[in-house]
Amino acid sequence: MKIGIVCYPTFGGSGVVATELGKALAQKGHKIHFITYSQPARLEFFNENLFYHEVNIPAYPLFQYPPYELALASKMVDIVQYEKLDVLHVHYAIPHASAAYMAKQILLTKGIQIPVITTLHGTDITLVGKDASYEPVVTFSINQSDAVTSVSEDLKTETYKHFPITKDIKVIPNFVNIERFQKQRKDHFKAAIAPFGEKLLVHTSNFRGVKRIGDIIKIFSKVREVIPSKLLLVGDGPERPKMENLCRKLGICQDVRFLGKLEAVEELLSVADVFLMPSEKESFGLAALEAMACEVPVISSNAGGLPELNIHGVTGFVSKVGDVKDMVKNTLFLLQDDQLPTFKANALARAKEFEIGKIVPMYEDVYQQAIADVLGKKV
Ligand code: GMT
Repeated sequence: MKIGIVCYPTFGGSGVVATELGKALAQKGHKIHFITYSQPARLEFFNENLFYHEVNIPAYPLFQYPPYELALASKMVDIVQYEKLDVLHVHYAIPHASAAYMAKQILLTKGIQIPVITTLHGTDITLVGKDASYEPVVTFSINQSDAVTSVSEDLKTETYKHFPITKDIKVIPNFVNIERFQKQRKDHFKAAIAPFGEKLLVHTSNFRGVKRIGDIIKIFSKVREVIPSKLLLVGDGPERPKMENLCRKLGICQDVRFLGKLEAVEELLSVADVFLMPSEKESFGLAALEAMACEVPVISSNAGGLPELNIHGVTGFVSKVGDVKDMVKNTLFLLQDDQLPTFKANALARAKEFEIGKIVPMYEDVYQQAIADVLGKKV
């Protein structure tokens, strides 16, 4: 199949899922055309089946807000026509689903039919999408998609709750390439960061308010009173200065490292003992799955789809959003030497249920079905 993938090119969530999906599909022989405003973060190598088309937005003094959606729709029209794509798969509804609708209508005037698949990732529904400034367009463009998928049952429920959606939403969970996360084992990192055998608590995110990083720091400051440990915070974003101040206030800076954006996060995860994700909202929690693929158990909140991934008492523990006391209790339990190996093994076993090879065929089926529905043929 020739597949157009539209996504954000960023390190986080939806961009990573879209890029890893495209890479896996390319390995299976599909031709994958990424359409986005810059080179996707994990697409830094050559493969004969992978193509990247950049969306350019010409500057004009009148445009206080450059019309990205129009430039994207025009690019989609161009690439579908020129590359003879079979299907367009857009990740994150805003503004990709409405741009795809526009492209589809333009292509129809040229006698070209292109099925559009929209994958909902989370904040496009739970945070930004349901805002009255966007809701009518989001509802319309989801309903106009030929197939809609969401990354968790919870996100599907939330979508039906907040939008008058008439389409069936198919849940296809996120996935992980276990091999990539297993082959790392950087013991020298552990020796350097935790020379006295301290336990390592890790978090990775884009440091937005929704991640509740303040809870992580409070959990850590209590845990270290009982068990010698270090906290590694990977990523960067708007909350970082506030969080650095909180560490100073609590007098724990010597045991907390802000590592910034690291690409090879698996190297750190390979030596971690527990992953913390106390988010306010989290449709799936891909970063937690990646940790589990490195045998790291998870202490999480019960937000969104997290309980679908992190099995309470098995792969880690789930607490109510904001219940720092419970998260401290659970972390201390899990870090005991007679408990940790079992939780680690369970985390890896659970991650294997989301192995990339099991999930990619689900997307291929959705593409084939959409092509059959729209064009009445198989590709
Ligand atoms: O929250 C993030 O870190 C980024 C965000 C995004 O939109 O890229 O992630 C969302 O999509 C991911 C991939 O499907 C999910 O694993 C995250 O849970 C989801 N984030 C939220 O729902 C807050």
